[in-house]
Amino acid sequence: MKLYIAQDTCSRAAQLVANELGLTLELIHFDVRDRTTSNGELFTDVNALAYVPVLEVDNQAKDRLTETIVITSYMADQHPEAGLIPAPGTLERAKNDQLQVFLATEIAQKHIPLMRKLLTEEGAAWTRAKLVNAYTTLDRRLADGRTYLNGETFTVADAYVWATMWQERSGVKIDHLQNLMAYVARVEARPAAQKALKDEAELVARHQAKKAA
Ligand SMILES: N[C@@H](CCC(=O)N[C@@H](CS)C(=O)NCC(=O)O)C(=O)O
Repeated sequence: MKLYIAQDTCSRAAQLVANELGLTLELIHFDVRDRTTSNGELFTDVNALAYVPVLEVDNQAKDRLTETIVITSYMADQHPEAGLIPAPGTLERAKNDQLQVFLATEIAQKHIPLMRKLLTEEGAAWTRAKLVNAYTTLDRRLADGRTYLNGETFTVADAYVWATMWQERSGVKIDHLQNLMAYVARVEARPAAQKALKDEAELVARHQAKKAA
């Protein structure tokens, strides 16, 4: 399968899940600044909305999936034995999906206009407060000493939180949320997360070198 990624974006969630599953992916880098891709494709031909991640699956039609939570859930569902996601149709799965939609709408997408400095002062203050509230709910969930958001087992939701910790770029003050901070460090220490960071850095460097040549 092919995964289109960008540097320090939500595509890290898909990389982390793939690594946890031991999948071998061909990674393609999309440079959000100059809009080039590391394999020369026009990215809007890959995804008309020009968003990463995009997963191209290995079927004959080479179908492409977009939306971070769809991609991570799809990969995890293909390998139920790994336990990265509750079984479809169960209440546990509904709760997992509820959490993932919350992460997409209340965290990931709230960061973006802040990072791009698109908001008025009032809008930025409102959005930062929303983010602090959202992160505080995660911190409270972790306050019972659980290792990951859904208990002792790492799941797709943990990959998404880790991939979207953009608080410094957004000017969101959450250092006081110690359960959350310790948890994110635990996720980052996983070999699959370290591999995601390394693979991303190497691919970005190769893409930049190719452009400079
Ligand atoms: N709804 C999509 C949105 C994905 C998204 O916002 N991707 C960002 C990176 S996190 C992106 O590709 N931005 C392109 C750009 O900044 O030009 C999803 O949840 O996956």
